[in-house]
Amino acid sequence: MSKKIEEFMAMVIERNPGEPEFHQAVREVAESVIPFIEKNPKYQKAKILERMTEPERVIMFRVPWLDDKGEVQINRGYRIQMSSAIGPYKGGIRLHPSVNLSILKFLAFEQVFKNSLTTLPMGGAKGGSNFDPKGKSDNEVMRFCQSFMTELAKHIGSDTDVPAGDIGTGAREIGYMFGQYKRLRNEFTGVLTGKGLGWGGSLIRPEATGYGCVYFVQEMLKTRGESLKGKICTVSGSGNVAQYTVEKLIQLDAKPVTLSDSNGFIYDPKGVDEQKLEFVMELKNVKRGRIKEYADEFKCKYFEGKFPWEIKCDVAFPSATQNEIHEADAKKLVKNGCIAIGEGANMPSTPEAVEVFLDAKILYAPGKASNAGGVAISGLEMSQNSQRLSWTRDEVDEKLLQIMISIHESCVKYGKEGKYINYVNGANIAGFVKVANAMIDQGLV
Ligand code: NDP
Ligand code: 2IT
Repeated sequence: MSKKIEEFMAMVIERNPGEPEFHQAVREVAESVIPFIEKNPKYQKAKILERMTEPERVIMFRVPWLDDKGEVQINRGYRIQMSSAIGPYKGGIRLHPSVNLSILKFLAFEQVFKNSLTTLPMGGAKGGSNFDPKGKSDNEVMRFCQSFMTELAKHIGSDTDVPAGDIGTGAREIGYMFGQYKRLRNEFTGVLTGKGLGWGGSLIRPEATGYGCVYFVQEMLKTRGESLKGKICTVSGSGNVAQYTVEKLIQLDAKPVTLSDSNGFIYDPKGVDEQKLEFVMELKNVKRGRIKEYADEFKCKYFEGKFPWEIKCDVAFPSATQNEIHEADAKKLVKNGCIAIGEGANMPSTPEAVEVFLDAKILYAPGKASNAGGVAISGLEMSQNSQRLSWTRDEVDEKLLQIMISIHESCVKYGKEGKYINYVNGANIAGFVKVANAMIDQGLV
């Protein structure tokens, strides 16, 4: 079996040289899915996995804009349209200096499986730019977003491809992009999700990724007769996903004790409470300051240049970025008694770290299952836009909970190994089957 996987990976690496994150994401799926394909030869004959690893379309473009000094700036824009087998392309836009083809292809590939797991009809895509919104004025961000959308508008549409937020793309950026799309097309449609509540957005979309991740962990804990009540939780990041992970943890009487940004992390052993979280939201979403200011305000420890995995916890919620948990961190977490990992970020654990979690048989939720709540509520935002209706907060939150329960059930169905649930295999195989069957039904596409 491992020979088949190695042959397949050699082919992927040859076709996509210099794209380590993409190789990493594909390998993780291949290790789960190739043994399954062996038992289901129709997928082999149709070369489904080979087709899935070749994007349907890759768009790369120049994004010129003027900064506040009147100087010309040039960034690179991307949209990877990976799969439209089960619905219009769907996935976020990342604005971060590290963005490159490899990172966006890994994210688009993950998105195909994640969107399939949500039970909703959405294909997979990802886009972005190496633009860094940090330190830019609102006007500079607006001019960048307008230029970015001027090209992107040619390739997206409410029935074609529906982008949304991701790292560096929040409510402000979605607003500027939506405004520009509307001017170019003279159409008010659901072409983006994560919109403002007054102009087509859905209640609970901002909360959805974080809340959904906590709901998923709750389901995992139930399989061992546990709950989140009283659990000490470490959280990384302090952006959209981290903020609402912490909010839900507080509501469920768990104790979140860390938050981070790209400069370092804070450790607050008394726990982040509602008032402190309000401070974080103001700091990050309005003032756009650094997390260190939390430590100054609430007199707790700040660790420069580090992630919070050395802090003893029951449950860890990596919610910043890819490959933020390395093998040594994973070993530390397990040694310190951590019983569950809920990935809010996409691919935050390196392959070696994942192996440590699986070997230790702790509850490990891969991002494509546990962070699917965000895109799921994006899907519901699309439904509401099509109906020209908006649902209540409780209605959407209840649907989010049911979707996360259903994703958990799919993982159990395909990932059960005796008493142990391998959520990696479960998520990969369950996500694969729906897309693969659609591809077979639709012929050679
Ligand atoms: P935000 O931009 O709102 O927040 C990102 C946070 O992570 C910030 O605190 C940021 O710190 C930190 N961070 C980003 N890159 C790095 C890095 N290289 N090293 C250390 N810290 C870093 O993004 P989101 O909260 O939306 O996204 C977080 C993760 O969740 C990403 O992996 C994203 O793909 C994933 N995700 C997001 C969804 C969504 O709906 N938004 C849905 C599903 C997954 P700083 O501000 O200093 O850069
Ligand atoms: O990684 C993700 O799932 C997202 N950034 C959200 C995508 C979306 O279309 O809502």
